[in-house]
Amino acid sequence: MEATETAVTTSADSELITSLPSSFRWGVATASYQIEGAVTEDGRSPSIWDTFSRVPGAIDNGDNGDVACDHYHRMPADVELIRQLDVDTYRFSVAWPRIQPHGRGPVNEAGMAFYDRLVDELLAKGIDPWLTLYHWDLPQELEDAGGWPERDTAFRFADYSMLVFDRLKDRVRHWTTLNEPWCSAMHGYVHGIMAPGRRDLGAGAAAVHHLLLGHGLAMQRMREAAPEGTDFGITLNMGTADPETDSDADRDAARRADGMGVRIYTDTLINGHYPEDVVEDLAAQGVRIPVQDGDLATISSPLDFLGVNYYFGQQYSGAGEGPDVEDKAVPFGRPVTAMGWEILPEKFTELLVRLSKDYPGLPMYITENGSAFEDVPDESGYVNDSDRTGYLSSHIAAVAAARQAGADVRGYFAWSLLDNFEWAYGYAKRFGLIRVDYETQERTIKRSGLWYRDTIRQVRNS
Ligand code: IFM
Repeated sequence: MEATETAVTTSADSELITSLPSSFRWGVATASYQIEGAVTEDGRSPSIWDTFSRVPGAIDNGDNGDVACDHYHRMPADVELIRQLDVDTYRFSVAWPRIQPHGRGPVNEAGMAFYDRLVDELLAKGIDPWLTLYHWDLPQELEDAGGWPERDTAFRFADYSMLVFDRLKDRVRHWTTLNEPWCSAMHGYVHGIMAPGRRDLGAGAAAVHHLLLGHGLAMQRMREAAPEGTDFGITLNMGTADPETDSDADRDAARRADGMGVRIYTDTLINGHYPEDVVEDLAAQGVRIPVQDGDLATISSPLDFLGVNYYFGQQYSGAGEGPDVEDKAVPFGRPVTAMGWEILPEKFTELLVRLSKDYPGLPMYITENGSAFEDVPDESGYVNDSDRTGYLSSHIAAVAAARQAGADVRGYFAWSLLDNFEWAYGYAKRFGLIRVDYETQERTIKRSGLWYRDTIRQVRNS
């Protein structure tokens, strides 16, 4: 640490972090549309994000992913940066419209070649590829045909997954079907703040079901063709939901938030049924989940791991009943990140311990955790981000605390490798361990990145 830099890790956190086993998996994560750019190259067709980012007012500052971090052209140099962070795993996603332009038909060789090269480059540098098949870039034609609320999209997803799997299964050992289906379904089809920007609860509930069905169909087909030692999972974004007070209304609000945010996914994927209370809440709003015979068995095909993305927890206050219910998230009054998300590492521990109790026997990996802050680079581009470093430290310690309380968490992947296109916030919000100067595309490892590297080394050698 340089003399001018303040300490960011408490001794309690440091003790927890160094209690992690030397076998613990360490990674960094990204997603295709957020970093790749090159949206018209090598046969890629438009995704729902290309379309949505053209809607006036949809994205802050009118930003889009046309260039992003230009990773498509800078991939080998970016892999070298990953190596310099000394992580053992790189979690990335594949862009469906590069592999299967327009969402149907045979593989697009030029698009596939990019991921083929990426995987080889990673392996050559001793980094394990952790592949996500869907991080929100649905081919626009499939949205035009109804999108995720349409059952056929699940079958299209399984076909696309097999194109990628057949090509990379000889080198990729960890496969994640979906990233954060909650965001795809709720932000995309109910709240209208992410692509495709629709606002319809019925469409959202159908999207949840068809995303989960697509996951199950893809996983079953991939597993049949998988070499030994291949692991399959899904990544869910989850938080905690506390009632603001002990009143029935607040406790009911917290139950509803947990039902729609966590259990609608975990119960269905792991136990093979939608939670009864969620089904009833939806019915009270005139919405039915379009389950067909056999779907639940497909959705609950055994998982090898659960990917957990954690950013914050919330508390809720509730009012009203049935279709008039009005739940509100109420702040705890704690410091926030640049996203306005409260910094609550103890809720991270709570979430992981709860998951391990409710769904025992399923190994977990933290597939995302991180923070945006208002970075101020010096003249060389270096960012002394003690805020982000402190966030990382307290949250990795929270994972270690969860392990000590019995949660089977086997790895941690920081979000994100690079500053990137933060969806509706455009480039204004920076989550990277590495700064990107979007004018020059220059990359500079931030203090948080150096701290992460040193911490990994320390744990590995302890
Ligand atoms: O940038 C996103 C990522 O794409 C999905 N999980 C949350 C991150 C921060 O908002």
